[in-house]
Amino acid sequence: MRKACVAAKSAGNTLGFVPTMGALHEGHISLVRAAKKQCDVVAVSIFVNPAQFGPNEDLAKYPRRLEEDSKMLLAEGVDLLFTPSSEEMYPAGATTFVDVDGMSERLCGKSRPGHFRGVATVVNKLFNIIQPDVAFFGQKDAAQCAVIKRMVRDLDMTVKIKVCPVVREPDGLAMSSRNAYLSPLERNNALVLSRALQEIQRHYQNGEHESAKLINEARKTFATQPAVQLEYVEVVDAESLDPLQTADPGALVAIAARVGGTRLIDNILLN
Ligand code: PAJ
Repeated sequence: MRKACVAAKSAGNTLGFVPTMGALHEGHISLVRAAKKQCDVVAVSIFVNPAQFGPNEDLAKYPRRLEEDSKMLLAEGVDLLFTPSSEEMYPAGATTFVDVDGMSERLCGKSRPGHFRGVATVVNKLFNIIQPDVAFFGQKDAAQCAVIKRMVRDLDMTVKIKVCPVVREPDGLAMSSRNAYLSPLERNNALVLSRALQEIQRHYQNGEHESAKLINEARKTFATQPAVQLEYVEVVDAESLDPLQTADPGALVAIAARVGGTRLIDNILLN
C-alpha cells in the first residue's frame, strides 16, 4: 500500500483518502465521490479496528462484506483499496496510542472509554501508511471529526481534513452500517433520533437558545418512544466538544440512543 501510494503521488497527483470499516452505504460513497471530485487518485481503507471497540461491544458481529464493498468501490472508480488484517495493523507488542486528552472523554467517549483513543491511533497509522493530501470524514460522526482535526493540528500533520454532510434515508434516518442490525419495527422506532434533532432545530429557530431547554425538548420527543433508550443528548461546541450553556449558530447537538441491542448516533449543527 505504501509503495502504491508513493507511486501515485510521485506522478504529481493529489491523493485523497477515505478510511472506513466497510459494510459500505451511501454515506461512505458520498465521501468517495467528494474525494474523486477533489483528488486525482483515491484510496479507501476497510478495516474493522479492534482498538476502537469496547470489550462488550459489537466487534465480532460487525458486518463484514468485503466482496460487495470492493465491487461498489470499483464502480466508483476508486484507485486503491487497503484491507489490512488486525495482525498487520497491531503486531504483538504494539503499545503506542494517540490520546486526544479532554476530547476523548466527550460524547460517545464517556460511554465508550478508549473508543476515540482507538480511532485516533488507527487513523494516525493509516495516515502514516497512505500519506494522503486530503482525508474525508463524515459529519455523521461529529465527535470523531473534532478529535481527528485536533490530532492533526496538535501533531503537525500535513493532511487536510474534509468533513462531508450526513447522508440520510428518505425518512430521515442517518445511514449507518449498524442499521443492518435493526428489525423493521426497530428501524421505524429509530426515527425518533432524527425527529428529536429536527424538533431541537425548530425550537432553536423559534428563538430558544438555552441548551437545557433544547435538551429538554429532545427528552420529551424520546418520551413518546419508550422502546428507544436515550443515552445522551448534548449541545456542545463543534470544535472543542465543550458543553454550551447557550447554543450559538454552528453549535453541535449530538444524540446517542439504544434501539433494542443497537446503539445509534445522530447529530445536527444548529442554524
Ligand atoms: P465507519 O463507521 O465505516 O465510517 C467511515 C466514514 O464514513 C466516517 O468518516 C463516517 O463519519 C462516514 N459516514 C458514516 N455514515 C455516514 C453518513 N450517513 N453520512 C455521511 N458520512 C457517513 O468512522 C469509522 O468507520 C471509523 O471510526 C474509522 C474512521 C474508519 C476509523 O476506524
